[in-house]
Amino acid sequence: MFLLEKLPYDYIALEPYIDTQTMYIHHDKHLQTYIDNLNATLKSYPQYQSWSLEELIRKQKNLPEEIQTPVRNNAGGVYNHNLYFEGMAPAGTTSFSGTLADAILKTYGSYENFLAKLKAAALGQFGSGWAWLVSDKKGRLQIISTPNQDTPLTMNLIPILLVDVWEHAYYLKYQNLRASYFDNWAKVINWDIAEKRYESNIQQ
Ligand code: MN3
Repeated sequence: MFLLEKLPYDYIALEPYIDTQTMYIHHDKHLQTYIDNLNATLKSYPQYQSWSLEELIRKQKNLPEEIQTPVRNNAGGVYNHNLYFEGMAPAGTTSFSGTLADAILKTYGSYENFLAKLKAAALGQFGSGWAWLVSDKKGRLQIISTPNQDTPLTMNLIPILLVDVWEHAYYLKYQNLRASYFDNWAKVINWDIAEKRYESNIQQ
């Protein structure tokens, strides 16, 4: 049985960049729905209820065919949102420095160029989905986007940073302006968490 994880900060904590009402509805309603749907999907399949989100996503092809799609959508939805919420922090509380920052500068030349590339992926994702900074096991960085609730795990890539570009992530405050949402999201990136994800998954 999967449960809703508490936000690591208050609903109001990311203002004015991500507004309180969006945070509340996104976390307590949208994410809760993915959790409820995932639990409902696994209800008649007790043998898979002990699997972690990562296992359900990585090994979805081993599941009975009739639950593969709902698991892909809902385990993906829970996993992605957990990473997304954990991946933000009140503006100015974390800093762009360390091993990951060095790798970003080495790969993309500058912070501005990195952000422009990630933004292009976020704006280029047609319809709903996510833009990601990912790494392989050797620490090589890549920017990708995925549709719906697909994750980089199935591509053997490690999620470092992700931005939700489903309209529910920004419509209340930014309406159709996905670019403005992206620029504001970038102000509340939790660089400490991103660094931790990068360092702990790379085989030196
Ligand atoms: Mn979302």
